[in-house]
Amino acid sequence: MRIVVLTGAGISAESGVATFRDSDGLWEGHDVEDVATPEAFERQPSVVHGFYDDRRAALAGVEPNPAHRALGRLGDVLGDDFFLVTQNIDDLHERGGSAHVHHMHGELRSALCRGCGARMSWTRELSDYPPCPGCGVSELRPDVVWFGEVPYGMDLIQLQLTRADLFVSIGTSGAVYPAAGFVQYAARHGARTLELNLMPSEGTHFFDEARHGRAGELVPVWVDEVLAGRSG
Ligand code: BV8
Repeated sequence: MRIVVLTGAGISAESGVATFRDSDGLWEGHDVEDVATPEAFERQPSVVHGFYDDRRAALAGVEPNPAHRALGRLGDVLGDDFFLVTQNIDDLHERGGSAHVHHMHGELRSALCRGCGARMSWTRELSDYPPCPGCGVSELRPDVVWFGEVPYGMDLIQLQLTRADLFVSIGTSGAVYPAAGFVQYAARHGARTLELNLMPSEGTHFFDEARHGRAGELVPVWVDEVLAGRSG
């Protein structure tokens, strides 16, 4: 059985990583247009660098939770029949044991050079405008997909969605496209669909089944069901 899992900020909430739209969400104190758009970066690069430098530094203080670890176990068993695509830019899936993670919105631990286009592993700040190790130009930006930019690997994601027997959405509000449209695309290609989220998402009515609660509890239970062959 081929399974595609999409995750959002809600899967990292119990690890202490702020979500975007819950009451204490990241966007408070920062209007989206202030930090997550190319225009914002052109207008005030230091504010945007500061926002991402803080989040990159915060990664050292958080740990994967049982939901990340359960998906790591599932991937170990299913191998190529499992595709994990995340909207998250943290590294908790990798640290939770997932070997292949598709970061459609980029990653905090990566930098993108606006000079030569290189993407490179990056763990420290960018707000001191370090030179690109490749071309030497000091034009590095966070390697994240901002509003108005094209998510990474859409062709691969769409191929995986057409082949899925089951599409599971975990910890996302269904507010941001194209990720929010994956459930309809998968269903149109014959997949069963399941939502695991703290509360009904904006697209909850598109799902065959929805279970509401904390990912740290729901995801291990669901993974155990799949591994026991009882249900998908
Ligand atoms: C694109 C960057 C073209 C890095 C992010 C009008 C209508 C429709 C669409 C548009 C429109 N105008 C513009 C658009 C397009 C736009 C868009 O969707 N805008 C929205 C606001 C309307 N999208 C884009 O611009 C995208 N690009 O469309 O290009 C294209 C398209 C297809 C093919 C080719 C070209 C680019 C979008 C990427 C933007 N960058 N992040 C960063 O700073 O992180 S988006 C940002 O929001 C994050 O990536 C995050 O992942 C994403 C979605 O948020 P969620 O992950 O869902 O988090 P949220 O807080 O919202 O929800 C958390 C959920 O978890 C909640 O439901 C909560 O209940 C639940 N939860 C909480 N705790 C728990 C829990 N669940 C379980 N357990 C818990 N403990």
